[in-house]
Amino acid sequence: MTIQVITVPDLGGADAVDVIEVCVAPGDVVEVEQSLVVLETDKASMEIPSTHAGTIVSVKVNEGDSISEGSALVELEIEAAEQAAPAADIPEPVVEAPSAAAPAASEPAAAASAEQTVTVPDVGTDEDVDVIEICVAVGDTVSEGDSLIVLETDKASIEIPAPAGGKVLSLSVNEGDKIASGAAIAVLLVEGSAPAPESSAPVAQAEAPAAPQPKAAAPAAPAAIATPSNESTAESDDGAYAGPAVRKLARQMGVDLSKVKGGGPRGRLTKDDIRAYVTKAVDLATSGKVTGGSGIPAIPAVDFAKFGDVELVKMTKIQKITANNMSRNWLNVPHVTQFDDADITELETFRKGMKAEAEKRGVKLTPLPFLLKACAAALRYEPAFNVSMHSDGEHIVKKDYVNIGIAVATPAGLMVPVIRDVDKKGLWELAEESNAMAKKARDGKLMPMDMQGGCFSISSLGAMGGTGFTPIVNAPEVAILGVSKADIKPKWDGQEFQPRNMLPLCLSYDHRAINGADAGNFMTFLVSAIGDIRRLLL
Ligand code: CAO
Repeated sequence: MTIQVITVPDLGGADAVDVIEVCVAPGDVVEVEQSLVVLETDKASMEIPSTHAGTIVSVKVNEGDSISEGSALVELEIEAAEQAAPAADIPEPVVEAPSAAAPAASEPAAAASAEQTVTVPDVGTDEDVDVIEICVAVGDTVSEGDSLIVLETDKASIEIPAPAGGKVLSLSVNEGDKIASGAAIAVLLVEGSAPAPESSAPVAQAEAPAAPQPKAAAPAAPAAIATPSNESTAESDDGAYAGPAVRKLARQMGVDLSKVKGGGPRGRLTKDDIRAYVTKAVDLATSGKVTGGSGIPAIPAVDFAKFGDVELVKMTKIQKITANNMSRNWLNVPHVTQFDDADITELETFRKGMKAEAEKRGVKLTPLPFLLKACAAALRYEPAFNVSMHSDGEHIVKKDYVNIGIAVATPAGLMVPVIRDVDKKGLWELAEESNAMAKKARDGKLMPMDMQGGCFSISSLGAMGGTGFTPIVNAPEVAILGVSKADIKPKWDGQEFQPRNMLPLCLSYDHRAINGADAGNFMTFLVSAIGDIRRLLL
């Protein structure tokens, strides 16, 4: 019995390769050529086979380690007889000798570094292999290590890299060709060399017609040597038909290969397929037109003209902003709307009694200032309504000021100016300010500051009609009061029905910030304060 340390073989120049899979554990009995670990460079994944049969004593690497040629992989206890017959034959990088060809330049040394013919390295088989992808075109500039072509054997797909940076002068292969080790792939004009400009070449030739131009056959570093393996690296558990570099890119981008359609020959996945998939996913996510999964399906476009005459009217800026805000608030805020009627019989008697004085003051006294005053008192009474959800998702912001927005319908669209410190203002002041704000809104004179800082909103459709509606919370506020048209209704006083002037109220609230009991308290307080405005003095 001897202990054999199996190390990382020659990786064709690649160093610091990733261990992406450890296939054995201490105590495992392994056969010759059984995979020990899977390594991955940016060009290939390679299974490192056991050189002997035996029992694993210890594993020296972990998944995620970065290792190089010569690093210890496992300690293997082998039978004495086994020692003489290591079986795995890891293909070595093939560096071809320079071959002479082509017409000369006058300075052989400079010309020798000008063009390089890249050939197929030893791919571990004498058979012809398929060219399944050409990654460059004539005229392309490549960097050292960029893939030139992809070959496929029955064991692996192999990307043949450029041995040096430069320009692709010619390609000798096409997709679908069958080629063998040693075949020419491309001619590169290598960066940093000093080839004679095309136009000057004939001159050089004339000056030195007999001088041969050496052309270096590039050492086609087998960055993607297929290791002996029973599995193809092109197709694996996920069923995707992709090479190692494509798999690595997909992993880096978090792409599930089984979801990507291959655009290469025979449906093979290419890097471009991965990039296109990611671009499409990002576009979809940022366009708001998510059409599947958990996203919101887009409303399909309709050709309305098919059904009758139509006119396209451009939306105003305010209409567009309102549309956006409404969708945002409707989708973000879990709404609940609670309804009640406030008895405004006394309020209306009082308000009408104040009409002459209002006229003298030059103010229009509608129910709105009373509602503002009552809502301010309710916000103080039930502070759960005077909050906002903090954007960090961890806090609730409690406010110690009472600013209330009023929804104003204007020709340009809906606007919500904010009346500040409503709790500190009297009815006349509120009447004056709401009249002024509504006028400013209709005249298109509101400043951004006039519409900021609200704690709560009132949307009154009382002048128009209706018995109730469900207003949308004006986030980041957490509640809004909808007011419908007051009407005389029979109200049971315990003995008989009395004709009372009833004002329908609709309170929508953000159920993340406010629970039903808070809303019940708020509404009950509001209804009683409006029903008896003397309570607002308490
Ligand atoms: N029930 C019955 N009558 C009502 C009422 C109600 N709830 N609210 C107001 N009225 C009466 C007023 O008393 C006034 O009548 P008088 O002149 O006889 O007193 C009349 O209706 C018109 O009032 P107004 O509309 O001029 O004034 P207001 O203070 O009630 O409202 C404002 C001001 C700015 C809120 C309103 O003009 C407005 O723009 N409302 C639309 C709001 C809106 O579009 N909301 C929807 C938002 S969500 O889409």
